[in-house]
Parts: sequence; structure tokens; C-alpha cells
Amino acid sequence: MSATTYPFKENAYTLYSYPLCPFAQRAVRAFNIAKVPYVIEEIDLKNKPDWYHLVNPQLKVPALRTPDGTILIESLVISEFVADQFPEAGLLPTDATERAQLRLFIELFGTRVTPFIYKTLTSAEVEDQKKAAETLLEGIKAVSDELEKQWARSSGKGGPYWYGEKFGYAEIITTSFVGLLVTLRHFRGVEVPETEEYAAFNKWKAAFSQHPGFTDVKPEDDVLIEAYKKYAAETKH
Ligand SMILES: N[C@@H](CCC(=O)N[C@@H](CS)C(=O)NCC(=O)O)C(=O)O
Repeated sequence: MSATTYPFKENAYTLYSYPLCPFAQRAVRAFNIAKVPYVIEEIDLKNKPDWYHLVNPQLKVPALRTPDGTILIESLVISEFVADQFPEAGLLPTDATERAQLRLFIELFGTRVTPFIYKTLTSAEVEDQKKAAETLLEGIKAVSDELEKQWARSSGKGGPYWYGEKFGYAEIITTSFVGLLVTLRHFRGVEVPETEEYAAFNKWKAAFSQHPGFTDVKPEDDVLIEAYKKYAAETKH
């Protein structure tokens, strides 16, 4: 018999999540940084509960049930919902230009970095892995340039985060993917060079890597490496 109901906590935010999922980590960080209480319902992605289609027919994490029973899916939608629902937390700037600049950064990261992390890791042919890694480093350089531009603006206050001293929305959305670079170093020998071209990116990464907003949610490196082993195992030699 298929499930007719699903677990959630009454009068609370229930976040359906999986600790190793970088998309789910966005939502967890949004709640943590906004200091909004929530409960986690962990979904084992290898063995999904039969009720999960009632929460998210796409069977992906994260998903959120709000206290009024609304279900939201998609990590960007959930993170923005937290920012909009709790404006006093200041996750998103109120100034339209600053919001646009922040969204541009997120867009840049999402199109030029994230897909090529996965491509470098999962391409079967060594040649394709190399091409993807080159494209990834170009994307990281573009992100580095964008960070530098932002830090020169008054809202960037010289860094090291998008909003100066504050670990905020840019970091909520992007840092879980930077966290995956450890798997590229391990499986593909790919590293971001310690050169001037990448200086802003490296400064940003060094800063957020020490911040509880990142570390409280980040899986241990060896756990990530073990989890990504199956994606990296397909290389044809
Ligand atoms: N676009 C979605 C992507 C979420 C996603 O791909 N989540 C993965 C885990 S990282 C998932 O749930 N996959 C389903 C599965 O593994 O069966 C979002 O941003 O929330």
C-alpha cells in the first residue's frame, strides 16, 4: 500500500535533507545563518522512504514544509524564502542594485563553476576530464574577478566575504560546491593555483573555511571523498 501521510513537526519548519547533498546544505545554512529554528527529517537517498513522493514528487532533497503546511522544493527557492520570510536576518540586501549584483555572482557561480566540478569528476574520458578542469579554472578565475569587483564597492567593504565581514547569502548558496573541490584534488589532481589570478577566490575560501556558517554543515573530507568515489570510478584508461 502506498503511503498517505508523511512525517513533519507541527508548527515548525521541517527540512527534508541529506547531509552530503550540497543543495540541501544551502537550505540548512540559510536557516542557521538566519537563526530560525527548524527540524531535519533526514532522507536516505539510497533508500528513500515510500512517503517521500508526498513531499517532493521529484524525490530530491532539499524540501521544506512550512508551519502552515506549504511545501517548497528547490534549494534556491527555499533559501530565498528564508531570506524573504525573515528579512530582519538581513540575508538579502534591500538595495535593488546590490541584490542584482549578488544574483549575478550566484548566476556566474552556478553556470561557470558548479557544472564543471561535476563534469571534471564524472567524465569518463581523461581528455574530457582535463577539458572540464580547464573550463572550471576559468570559471573560478571569473568568480575571483567578481569578488574583487565586489570588495571594491562600498557594500563589499574589502572582503573577505561578499558582504565584507558578514558570512551571508552568497556564501549560503555557493560554499557547499567549493567544498567539493577536495574531491577533485583527490580523484583528479586538480587544484586552484595559489597565484594572483585566483587571489580573491583563495582569500574568500580561506575565510569561509574557518566560519561556523560553513564548518557546522560541511561533511568531513574523507566522508565526501568516499561518497564521491562512485562518480569518479568510471574513468576509462
Ligand atoms: N535543483 C535541485 C537539485 C537537488 C538535487 O539534485 N538533490 C540530489 C542530492 S544532492 C537528490 O536529491 N537526488 C535524488 C537522488 O539522489 O535520488 C535543488 O537545487 O534543490
